[in-house]
Amino acid sequence: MREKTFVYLKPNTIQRQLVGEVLRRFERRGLKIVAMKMLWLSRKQAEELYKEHRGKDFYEPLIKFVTSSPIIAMVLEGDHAVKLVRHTIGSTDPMEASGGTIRGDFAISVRKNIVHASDSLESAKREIALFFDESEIFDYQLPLEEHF
Ligand code: RTP
Ligand code: MG
Repeated sequence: MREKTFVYLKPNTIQRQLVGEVLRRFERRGLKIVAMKMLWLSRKQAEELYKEHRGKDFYEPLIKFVTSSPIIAMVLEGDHAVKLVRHTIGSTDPMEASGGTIRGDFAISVRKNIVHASDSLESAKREIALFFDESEIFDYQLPLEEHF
């Protein structure tokens, strides 16, 4: 099933100049970038994005971290994109993330785990709508799409 999912590159990915490396992983997997922007999350935006975690012990440091420097937000499209992206990034805790996944290869910290991706189709819809207007999401073909 064709799906769209929300992904953003966390502040340390931009600070560590790993943007190209991470995007390359998604592109090689065959995922299509259909929207992208750089932004500096406001506290309000971060709180909305992570509202399910409010009250947890890691909530405050997480909000502080994700608002500490700019991020790159995007919408990725592909067959079963939600699950595929989650597999590509690996487990939340880099200690449990397999080698070959983005977190398994680039992260050592649970908080600074490089990238966020929606965990279900419902959260993907909610998170995409938080950051992108319909007009900012593009419908286009890749020349080799049929080969993926
Ligand atoms: P994400 O939402 O960022 O894609 O990550 P996730 O679904 O794999 O993890 P989730 O449970 O939604 O947690 C959101 C983010 O909170 C930070 N976190 N820190 N014990 C901790 O210190 C802890 N647990 C979670 C991580 O940055 C995680 O990505
Ligand atoms: Mg999550």
